[in-house]
Amino acid sequence: MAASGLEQVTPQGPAGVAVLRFHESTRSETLERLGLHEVPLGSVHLVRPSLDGEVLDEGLLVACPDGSLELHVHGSPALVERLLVGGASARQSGARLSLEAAALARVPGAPCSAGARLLLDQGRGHLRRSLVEILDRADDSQAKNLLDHWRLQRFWLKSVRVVLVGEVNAGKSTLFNLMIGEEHALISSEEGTTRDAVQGRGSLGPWPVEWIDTAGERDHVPLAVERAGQEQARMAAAGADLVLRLLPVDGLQAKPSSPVLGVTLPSVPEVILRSRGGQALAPSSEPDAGTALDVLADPEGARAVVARCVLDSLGLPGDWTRTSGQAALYDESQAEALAAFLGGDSSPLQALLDISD
Ligand SMILES: Nc1nc2c(ncn2[C@@H]2O[C@H](COP(=O)(O)OP(=O)(O)OP(=O)(O)O)[C@@H](O)[C@H]2O)c(=O)[nH]1
Ligand SMILES: [Mg+2]
Repeated sequence: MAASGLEQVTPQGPAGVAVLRFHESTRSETLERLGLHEVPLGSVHLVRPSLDGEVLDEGLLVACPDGSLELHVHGSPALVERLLVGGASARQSGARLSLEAAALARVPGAPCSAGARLLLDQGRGHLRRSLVEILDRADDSQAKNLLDHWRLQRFWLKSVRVVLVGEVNAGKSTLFNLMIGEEHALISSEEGTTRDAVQGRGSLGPWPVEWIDTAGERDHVPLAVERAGQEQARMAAAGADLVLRLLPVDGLQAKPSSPVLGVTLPSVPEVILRSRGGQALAPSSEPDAGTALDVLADPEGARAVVARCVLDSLGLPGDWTRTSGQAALYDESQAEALAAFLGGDSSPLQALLDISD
């Protein structure tokens, strides 16, 4: 039972409504703590549960015909967590979900089925068992193995984010539409067609990818709206896993690689692809070397080149699978705890395991 005297009946994770059931033995104390009162059997009341004088939500108090009492609230995980912890929000109180509960809470947000399966496995306790073994046996190789896989598997839990940049008319939107498989972004021979950063989802082999098309760069930006678009592009690129710069072979302004919109982003790798070209295809770090993508004449060839370029740049294999029922990390903090363990400090790992259901 949770410390709050409430137990979640609906599945964990974001949802429209969450149902919390009162534990019979502490029912009246829990009601009092939430500023609520008993309601007649079989009735439903609109209530505003509060903790420490702060109203948390508007919900329904349901006295079920079988005698049990339920609180139905909006299904925001933060709200539910706060009610279950029974006091300040988990973050405020320092309380955290267990490894299992936190994994299950993330399942609805997984960007692909492989990620959802990985989380479900950890919800069943595979990660906990592996971390206990690592601690008990001081098993460095098992720790290293989990960390190696984390480098890849984190992209099942958070899509690979690729931002397309380049001068106006470089063919960014044309390539974007190809990679997401639908005509989402507007394409035109007029310069400066894309004004906002546009997002779309696709996949490369087993990896979910979030593509972001951006407003084209040009030396003189006449309109405020274009400046705003370029600012969006800069922000998108700063949060990217990879920036793909298109450099048109036939562009009047074709020039060597420049930092994204004049700003150097040291932590984000940037790869240059020649665009709007002839038939042969090759990614290149040398703007003048290689031949260009021709998305219009050879979409499949262009797609294959871009896929290879993105996967190779990030060191992702094109055919990665995992056996179900295996331990896997699913959060950066777990990777940090294992790295600390390998560095001789096991306390962060111990802290992860100390939180139980
Ligand atoms: N031949 C050829 N033309 C292309 C290719 N890709 C794009 N184009 C053409 O180039 C023009 C500009 O394409 P867009 O995709 O709109 O270019 P953009 O980089 O998004 O342009 P802005 O949004 O203005 O920055 C259009 O007329 C496209 O049809 C290509 O691979 N080959
Ligand atoms: Mg465009």
